[in-house]
Amino acid sequence: MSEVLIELPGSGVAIVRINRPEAHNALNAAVRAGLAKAFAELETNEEVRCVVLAGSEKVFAAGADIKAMAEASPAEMTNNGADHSWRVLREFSKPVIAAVNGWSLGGGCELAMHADIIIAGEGARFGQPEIKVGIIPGAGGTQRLTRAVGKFKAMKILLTGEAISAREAEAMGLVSEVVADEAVFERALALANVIAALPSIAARKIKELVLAGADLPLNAALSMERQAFWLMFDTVDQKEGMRAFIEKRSPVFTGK
Ligand code: CO8
Repeated sequence: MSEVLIELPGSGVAIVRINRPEAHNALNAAVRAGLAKAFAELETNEEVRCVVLAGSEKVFAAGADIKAMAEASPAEMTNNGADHSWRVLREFSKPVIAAVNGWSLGGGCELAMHADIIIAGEGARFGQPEIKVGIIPGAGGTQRLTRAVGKFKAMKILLTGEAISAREAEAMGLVSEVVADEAVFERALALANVIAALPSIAARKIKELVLAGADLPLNAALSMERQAFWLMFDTVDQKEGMRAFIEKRSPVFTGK
C-alpha cells in the first residue's frame, strides 16, 4: 500500500492524497517521504499547473506520528529526513490547494499551511496540540500560524493545544473558504481547474511574490513585484491574454 497517492485527472491538475487511514494519516517517515517524492515529481511535470492536496473524507492529517517519535533522540529527529520533505513542499513553485476534512492537527495543520489556498469542510478542526505531548510545533506552526492569524489568536491555539472549528479558522484567516463536508474535494478541484487554465507563469510568480514578499520590507517587496510585473510582458500568455480581450474572444493560454 502506498501512503501517498498521486492522480493526474488532466487539465493541468494533480491530486496528492495522504492514505494512511489506520493512523488518521499521521505523518510518519513513509508519508513524509511520499509527499516529498510526489511534489518533487510534480514540480518537474510540465503538464501540471496546480495541485490539490487532500487527506481522506474523515481526516486531513492528525500530525506527526507520535508512536514513531516517542522514544526518539534529538540526533534521530535531526537525521530522520523530515527537513528534506518539508523543504520540497516549501519550495514547490506551483499553486497548492489543501482540501481539509476532519482533523488537521500538529504537523497536519502545518502541512495545510504549506498550501496556498485552504478549503475546509464545516466539520474540519485545526489545532497545534504539540504542547499536550510535551513538544512544540516543528514545521512552521509557531511561525506560519502567527503570520496567518496574528499573535493573540496564534498564542491561544499554540499555548492551549485546543483545536478550533473550520468557521473559527476562517474568521481568523487560517482558511480560504468553508464548504459542506461532502463538497470539499469537489470545490478544491474546481478551483484547481480554474487556476490551471490561467497563465501558469503568472500563477507561479504570484505565489513566489506573496511568499517571498512576506519576509521583506515593503519597499523591497514592491520593487521585486515591479520587476516581475515588467517581465510578464515577455510572456506569450500576456500577449494572448490582452489581444484576446481586445478582440473580444476567449484566450488560449499555453504557459509560455
Ligand atoms: N500519531 C500516531 N498515531 C496516531 C496519531 C498520531 N499523531 N493520531 C492518531 N493516531 C492513531 C491512534 O493512536 C489510533 O491508533 P490505534 O487504533 O492503533 O489505537 C488511531 O490513529 C485512531 O486514533 P484515535 O483512536 O485517537 O481516534 P479519535 O477519533 O478518538 O481521535 C484525534 C482523533 C483527536 C485526532 C486523536 O487521535 C489525537 O489526538 N491524535 C493526536 C493528535 C496530535 O497530538 N497531533 C500532534 C502530534 S505532534 C506533531 O505533529 C509535531 C509536528 C512536528 C513537525 C512535523 C513533522 C512531520
